[in-house]
Amino acid sequence: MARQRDTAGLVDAEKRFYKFRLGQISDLSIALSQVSGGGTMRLYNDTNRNGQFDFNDGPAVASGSGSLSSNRPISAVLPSTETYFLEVTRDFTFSTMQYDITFNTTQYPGNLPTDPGSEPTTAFNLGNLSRGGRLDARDYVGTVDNNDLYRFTLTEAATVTFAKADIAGSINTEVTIYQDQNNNNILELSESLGSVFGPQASTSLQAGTYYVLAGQFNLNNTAYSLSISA
Ligand SMILES: [Ca+2]
Ligand SMILES: [Ca+2]
Ligand SMILES: [Ca+2]
Ligand SMILES: [Ca+2]
Repeated sequence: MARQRDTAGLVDAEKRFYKFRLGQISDLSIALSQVSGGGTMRLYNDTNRNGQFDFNDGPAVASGSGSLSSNRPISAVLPSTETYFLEVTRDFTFSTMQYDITFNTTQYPGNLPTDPGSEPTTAFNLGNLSRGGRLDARDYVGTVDNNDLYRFTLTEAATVTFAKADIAGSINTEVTIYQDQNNNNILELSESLGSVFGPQASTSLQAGTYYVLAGQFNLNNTAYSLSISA
């Protein structure tokens, strides 16, 4: 766990901004303490990737608040692919606000060099799978990255087991297996071979290229693991 603390707070200004990145997929918590006055925290990611906080960055990924009587920290699992902006806004009922702010992170490192896209052309290629083999992926899906699509090639007919686990954050990562049967680089609903509802599912597959989509359709934030074995 890493911890960083800013005791400067804000005194007269209405807002104060913090800009940061995460070294790994992390369970991030941001808490205000020692608050005089009161205010809210809103966490944004740089959705238009221009390095600046602007009106195109939003909606907020998470929010929290702090006052003399109550503190509601921000808590969310988030990926390392983003630049984040935290906005601390003084409540208008107070003329000044002072606070300590603490950033805590618990890291859940992924094992991929790049984030998987959401289409066959941008899917992350896990490579070949043959009997006795196993492919592993660990990454994030959630509010700032809705899904991850993987591709693998089964080199021979085999019973393939798909296993998933939610490592941190909200549960319910959805995993669906596809085959691009008409070779148009689009995964149609009719090309779904089924979804993994429990922790794992097995199915008999012919040799060929397959796609596995991991998603968080209710926009929770999850660090997950996926393994495909034959
Ligand atoms: Ca921006
Ligand atoms: Ca991801
Ligand atoms: Ca993705
Ligand atoms: Ca297709």
